Amino acid sequence: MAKWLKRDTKHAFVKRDSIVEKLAKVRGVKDLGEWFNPPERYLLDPYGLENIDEVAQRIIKAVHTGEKIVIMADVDADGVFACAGMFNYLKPMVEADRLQYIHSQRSRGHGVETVTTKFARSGNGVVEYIPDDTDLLIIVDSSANSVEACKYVKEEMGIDILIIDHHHIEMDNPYATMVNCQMGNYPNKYLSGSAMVWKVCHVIDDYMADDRADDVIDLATIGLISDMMSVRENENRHIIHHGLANINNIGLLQLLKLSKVDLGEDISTTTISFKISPAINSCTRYDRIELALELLTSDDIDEITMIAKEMIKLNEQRKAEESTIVESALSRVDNNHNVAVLVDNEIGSGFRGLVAMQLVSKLNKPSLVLKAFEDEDGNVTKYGGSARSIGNLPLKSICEDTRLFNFAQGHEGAFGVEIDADKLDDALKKFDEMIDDEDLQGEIYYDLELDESEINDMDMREIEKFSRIAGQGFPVPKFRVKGLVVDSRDVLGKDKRTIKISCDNGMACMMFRVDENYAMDIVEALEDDETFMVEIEVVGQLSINKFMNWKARKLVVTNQVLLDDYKIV
Ligand SMILES: [Mn+2]
Repeated sequence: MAKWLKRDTKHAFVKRDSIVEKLAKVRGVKDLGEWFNPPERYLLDPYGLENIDEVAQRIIKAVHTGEKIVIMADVDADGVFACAGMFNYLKPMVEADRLQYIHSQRSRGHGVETVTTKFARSGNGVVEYIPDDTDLLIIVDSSANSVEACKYVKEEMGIDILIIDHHHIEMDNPYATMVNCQMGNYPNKYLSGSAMVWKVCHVIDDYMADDRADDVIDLATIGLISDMMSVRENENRHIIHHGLANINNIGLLQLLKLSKVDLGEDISTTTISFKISPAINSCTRYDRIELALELLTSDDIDEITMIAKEMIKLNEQRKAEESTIVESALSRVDNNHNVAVLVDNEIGSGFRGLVAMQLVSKLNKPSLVLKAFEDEDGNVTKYGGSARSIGNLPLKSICEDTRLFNFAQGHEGAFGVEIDADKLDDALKKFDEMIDDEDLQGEIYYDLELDESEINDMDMREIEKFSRIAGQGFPVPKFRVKGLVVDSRDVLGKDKRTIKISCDNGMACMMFRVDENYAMDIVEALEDDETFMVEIEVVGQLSINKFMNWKARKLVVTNQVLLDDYKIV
């Protein structure tokens, strides 16, 4: 059972504080008006980005002199949005044969080397290499550290290179002009590749007395969300707020429509992360990135519809494949230590992280999903793959502290590892010493504790507004709700594995993707209790569910808790 932990409040409550005011104080939000409607002044001066002037002017020169401009996408969702943003922005200014985008595929790795015939590795899917007649190569969202390949492109192919990026720069790259929020003193270090492109477009606008950069703010926004950049950062909040309200890319609109996302109140960072980013990521996982790029850059609605349907199908296929892999993974995983390990060479690199994440949630412990590397004689020499932690356990640091891994790279909770084959057992034993049962208990943080009688409809609407822009740096608000009396527990269709616990105040407690035994103790308690009074206490997200009852011809509005956990009182 997970621990329920209350977040400390950043500012002290006063007696008259409403629920929403208290919530703002817990989260350190000072001005609710600005929080819900981030003002223009949150945008930082684009000229504060080193080299942005030079980059914008080089692009303008190419536009004016009819040079051939080629944009290289990176093989992830942000990379796709960054590329489509740059391409769509430049398209009205440039002859069709003077502008092109190119891409690699995920199985071939990141960076400009993957689209350079001299360096490219083999892999799957179609790769569009740098054309020989390119004059200006604009690389978005990758390649800051691809020095060798940049040298080749610049010196051997005679192509000027601009790199618009947000990743950390590890080495000097004198062969490209770079604009990157990690360079210099630019205060917002959490821009995405797509948002960096949008900043460059603003400067081009400036020089050309135009104002079209905001035409691609939707793409900047979805890239920011997909790359899980901080939504706590004021500049990012401004971009996301306006981007979500101004989605006009017809490919994106069609994908949203076919994914059954209502463009009105529905649209939030959560809907984007659950419906849109995975559809784009499925293309890259299956080495079909060209679909996503075509969707976002085409203006042929028939073609767009066809692609959007195919992407949704691909995403369904990805989900099905993922659950098959997870099922088989669960039957074979080594679950004898405090960190679970699965070695499986069949799981593609695009799936290892997903499977590890699923193992964490099913086994309630950190998990490694690894591939075995063999030498010429077929002896396993090392393992490499994905690691995922549980709760706030700093698993990456723990791996480093064992001094057994060749590397652990990425975030504390989600990262890549490599270890020599003969050291894996020692590492598992070390984990058992370094991680105790206490660490393995999940933790659920909640913001406020409420009695069900305190919650009114107006509060519900205000609380929901907090969830519109939530994510990295500002998780969705959670509440501990007391005093709920259970009416019934229904299973709403076994396939969907959704469970609904109805309470007598009209509140419904929902849990998605659980097995059918979830909350069985409530059913048993209902059967045992002669008064049919079972009281529960829950932790979860408060949300309003609206649906049209066509038979009765009316809109049904119910308050619900999206459950993280419950207790019978
Ligand atoms: Mn990125």
